[in-house]
Amino acid sequence: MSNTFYITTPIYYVNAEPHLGHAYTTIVADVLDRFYKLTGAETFFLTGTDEHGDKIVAAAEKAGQSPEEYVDRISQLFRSLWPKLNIGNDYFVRTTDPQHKETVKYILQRVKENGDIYFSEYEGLYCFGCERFYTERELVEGKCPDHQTEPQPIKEANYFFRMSKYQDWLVDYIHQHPDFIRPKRYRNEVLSFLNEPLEDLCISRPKSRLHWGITLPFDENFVTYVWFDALINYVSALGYPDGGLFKRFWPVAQHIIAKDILKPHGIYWPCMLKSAGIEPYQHLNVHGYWNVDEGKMSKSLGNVVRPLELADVYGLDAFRYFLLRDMVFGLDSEFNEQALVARINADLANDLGNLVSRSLTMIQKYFKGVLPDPGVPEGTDEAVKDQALALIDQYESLMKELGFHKALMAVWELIGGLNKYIDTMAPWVLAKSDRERLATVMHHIFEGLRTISVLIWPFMPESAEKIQQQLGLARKGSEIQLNDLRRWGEERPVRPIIKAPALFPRIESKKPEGFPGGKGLAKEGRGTGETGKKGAEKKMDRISLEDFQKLDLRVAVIKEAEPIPGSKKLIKLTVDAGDERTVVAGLKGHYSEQDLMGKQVLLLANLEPVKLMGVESRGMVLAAEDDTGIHLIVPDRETVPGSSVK
Ligand code: ME8
Repeated sequence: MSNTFYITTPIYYVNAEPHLGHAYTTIVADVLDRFYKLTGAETFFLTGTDEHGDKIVAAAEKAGQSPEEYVDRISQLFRSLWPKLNIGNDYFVRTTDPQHKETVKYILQRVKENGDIYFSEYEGLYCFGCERFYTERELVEGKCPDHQTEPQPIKEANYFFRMSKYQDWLVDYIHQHPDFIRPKRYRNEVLSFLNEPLEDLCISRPKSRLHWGITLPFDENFVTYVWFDALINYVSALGYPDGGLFKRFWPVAQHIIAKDILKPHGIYWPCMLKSAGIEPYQHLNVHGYWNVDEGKMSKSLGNVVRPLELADVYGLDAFRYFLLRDMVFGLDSEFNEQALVARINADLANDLGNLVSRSLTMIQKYFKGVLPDPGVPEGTDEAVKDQALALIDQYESLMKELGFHKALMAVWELIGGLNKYIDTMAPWVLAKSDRERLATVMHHIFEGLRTISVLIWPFMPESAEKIQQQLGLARKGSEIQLNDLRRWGEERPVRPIIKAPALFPRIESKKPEGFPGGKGLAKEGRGTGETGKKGAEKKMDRISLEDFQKLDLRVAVIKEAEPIPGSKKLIKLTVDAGDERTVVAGLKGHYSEQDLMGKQVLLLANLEPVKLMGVESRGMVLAAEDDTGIHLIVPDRETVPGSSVK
């Protein structure tokens, strides 16, 4: 089979603006699409909007617009959001598109000709929110489980789809294709629905009650039920029945949805396809809910999380990373802004950001930005290579199984491995003693970084491409594929390797007021809010200006930084503060020795000298501490060492 991949998201209702949940599904689709590009596949990525039905008419009325004006406006909100989240869908389908309407009519006609549509009077309990009939069994304490309202009894003549006819076929199909619906919990859920007799599906609404829909091709007094209309988008967008896209991509179709719409996708849709003579999709991938304040997001609760606001505050790639790293695909997750900040600081600013910055600094410093030859690798170097190569296979299979958080954890193991390799090899020592070993080590670090840049690309395309640019690579993004990574050492930079500003600045736990999502740091007075308050409440002794002037505060530059044997916290610094002196600072675990070298700092120079762990300390380096760690106070621009602070 040709190497192709087709991914779809649900087409979202235009009765509400896009929120975190929509963003998550669509980012997952984008991550998968980019991953398959890395495997060399030709991909097609579809998203869009669902624009017919009662709900939409009600929302349009509320907004004081005609349905046409209203759907154009909200659909555009979705369409223009996706590029801002770096989502690269190939097509955006709307159920009001003429091509879609034609395909719906074509399929209805085929299903009818197949004897699977009949007309009948039906009396039942109808939920206007869901736009469907409910059976007594499906209700919870007499109410619709989604809307918590009592459905209304209505009697109507309608068209029905003979879904019951396909029940046995579907059960067999799911048993024969264990991965058809995944993860397993949702496959089991569908099978358990199918334990009960499947009822036929009412697929029309009389125009006397609802006009806003696709007219049935065989009875102009009726419009098509929204689900029968909406599901067809997945094939209408490919130009079914004749389009070349349909032939190429339908056999490898994968849908992504959340658990709320499992039944239409897991039951109605395969039965509709079967009846229309179309092969079923390949996989239905089902994820859980993002909850906020331990419940579903809803406009009325005022806890809707807007994706663009988060991306604006924290950075788009950090936001994308967090969503994919924090949610186990298939399970629910609680959205928590504090967890987002913690992840950015730990995984991105510390682990990945530091690795990139220290590695590039060293290649630049020791080899003027030109990648050295690998020389003769030793066991420790080979171990880094083996870890990176094994990771590529592991990553590939985890991504294919939707184990995004595990794939990221595996990549972070390599990041950790490389940081450790640097600490153990201490290139700054090799720089003085063994240039050949230094070359081998720096070469392996470069290759490790190249691997990481490719594997994080589906998740964080912008940052990955920045790293690739800094590494001086000729190709970027999907131009470098997984198979290229398997050829270790083959791709050399075509430009000098450069060091650029930090990829992921640390986020101080201060954030804009009134951020949607309720649990904001500012609201709960945690983070700097709390630290600040503590500071304000602390009884401070006042000092006179004269006292302040006794402090000899100076700018100093760190010339050397060395660990102090046996100390868990202290680092010995040799600084130029107009004079050369040693200062002991409790920075271990917050900064590496390598990071400290060359840094400008503020020094309290006239502190009584003390001996700490046997090392004389003449002064104190100034730093601030909050609950994310210790941060050096540094001059805003390069300042002559020894300059006094006033
Ligand atoms: O159901 N957590 O559209 P919809 C995670 N038009 N994902 C969420 C979420 C949350 N809290 N809230 C929404 C429809 N989603 C139909 C679909 S398809 C032929 C027709 C995401 O606007 C998730 O993907 O209600 C969910 O399945 C979808 O939005 C529902 O979108």
